[in-house]
Amino acid sequence: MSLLEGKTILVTGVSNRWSIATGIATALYAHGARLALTYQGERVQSEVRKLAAELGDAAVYECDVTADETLRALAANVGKLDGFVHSIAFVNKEDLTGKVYETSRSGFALALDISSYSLIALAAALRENLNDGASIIALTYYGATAIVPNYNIAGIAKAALESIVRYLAFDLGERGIRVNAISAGPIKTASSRQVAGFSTMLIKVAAAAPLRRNVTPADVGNYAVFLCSDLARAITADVHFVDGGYHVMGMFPDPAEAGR
Ligand code: 0WD
Repeated sequence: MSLLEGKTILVTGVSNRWSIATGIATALYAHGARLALTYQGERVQSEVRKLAAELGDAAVYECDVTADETLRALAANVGKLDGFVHSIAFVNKEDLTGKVYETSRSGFALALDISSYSLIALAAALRENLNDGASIIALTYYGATAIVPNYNIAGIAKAALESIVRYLAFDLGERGIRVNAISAGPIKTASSRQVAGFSTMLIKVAAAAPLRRNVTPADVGNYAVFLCSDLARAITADVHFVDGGYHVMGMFPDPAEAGR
């Protein structure tokens, strides 16, 4: 029997073929899950519908986490769920370079609203849709707890997101609902390309990580399969790294030796 047979999982943040959410949806589908996908805005609707058709005719709903009416409509229409994946973030491009002390109040509020509060908003809206024992997964990044130049306000938003994961895990744990974050290594997507110096980051991580490579959306998707499955039924309130081991490096190899 497939690991996720009989489970319905909602995946947010599918924007195009390269989105991490697409890698996750593909892996969940491959392991037997029935899927529902959300899209944000007309700009991406047709692409998301195309992807949904390839993923077992997944149901598709609009969801803009800044618009409560779309969250209410989603909850009213999506039906029962065995989990959802939060793969959503947004930071103004000018806040992904330069100094953190240059961040505007409005840029901070926007980044935290879309990248962090949205997990609370989704959990609140979908609370009654979730079956007992469901799995909630959010996507985070190492820049939440370590200084990654230029990630700036995005890292601060991820720190809040990781904390929200822990508090939600406590609130929902009495129903056996688990809440975890996957901390993915850097992957080239529409969002990540907004971070100044992102291509160099990919090269440095691939050279320094114990596995000597970057990770892919499929690698992240495979871990999401585990977290959504009953195999992970005792695992909650934690951040799980899918980064080739990069986050445990205490010193980095000389670039000339990195390939050895
Ligand atoms: O290196 C990376 N790419 C990493 C990404 C490393 C570690 C973590 N992550 C995280 C991101 O911070 C994000 O939480 O993974 C998640 C997915 O990011 P992604 O796949 O890199 O980027 P992308 O394909 O752009 O998906 C982010 C999506 C948006 O995509 P676009 O490209 O349309 O901005 O977030 C969604 C949207 O689909 N999104 C929203 N969804 C609902 N309401 C909203 C909103 N207001 N704003 C953005």
